[in-house]
Amino acid sequence: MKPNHVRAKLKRGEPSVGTWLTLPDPIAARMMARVGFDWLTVELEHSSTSLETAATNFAIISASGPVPLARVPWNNVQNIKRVLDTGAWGVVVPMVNSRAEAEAAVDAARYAPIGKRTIGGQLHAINFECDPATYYAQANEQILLVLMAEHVDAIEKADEIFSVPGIDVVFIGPNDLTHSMGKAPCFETEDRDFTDALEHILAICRKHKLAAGIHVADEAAAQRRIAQGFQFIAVASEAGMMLSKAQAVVRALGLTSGKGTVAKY
Ligand code: 3PY
Ligand code: MG
Repeated sequence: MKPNHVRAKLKRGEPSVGTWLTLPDPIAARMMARVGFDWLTVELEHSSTSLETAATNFAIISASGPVPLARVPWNNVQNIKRVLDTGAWGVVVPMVNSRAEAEAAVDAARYAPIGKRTIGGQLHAINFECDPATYYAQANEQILLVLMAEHVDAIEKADEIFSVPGIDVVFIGPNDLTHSMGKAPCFETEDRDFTDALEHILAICRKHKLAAGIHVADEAAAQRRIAQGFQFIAVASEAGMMLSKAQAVVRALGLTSGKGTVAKY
């Protein structure tokens, strides 16, 4: 079974950087898989990507070198089971706000004795280049489980939520988190509630030997967050990078006919 090099890196305490794939397009995935990111997350929460396209993208990514991850639309057993059974090497679970929700995510993502994932599928083993029996025996050590802290409830109860065994990463969604604080959604702010929340998650991750992660807007922010102690860093998205460059060209040339939309991620 191919080792999950991102999980190994995080367990060694090293940072790992990737981005989001929001476009429902295997050709875009092929190109992004050759750029050099450690991992790529196929976005299924806020995108139009179908499970079929996601499965194609998991295969393309794993064959190219990066680790294929999936952000599921919501924390339930159907979503988590299907992305793992169709070949994702890990799952990002949004809005985990209670211990029961963290336990449900672990149950869906891990086989017994840690969880309750059911047996079936072919693509998972193919993407790890092994036979199904090996996959079933070793998946618990290779699948990366990333739970999102993106609501004030998750920050307040972080100790009881993220002490559930079977989790690898606590990943902050700054947009939903600031929104839940009653502020304008953003990737970054010096607002004390936000900066305290990040420090609290870093402390909880140190306590429970988990990697802390966060979504950032650009490479400068990625460097700052790594220096602060975050390990699992998502930089924008492929669509965000495409639009940032396109908008810079339009601005530099003084073109005025565009709408000037700013893509965040
Ligand atoms: C957020 O910022 O809310 C996110 O979900 C980022 O992935
Ligand atoms: Mg979010």
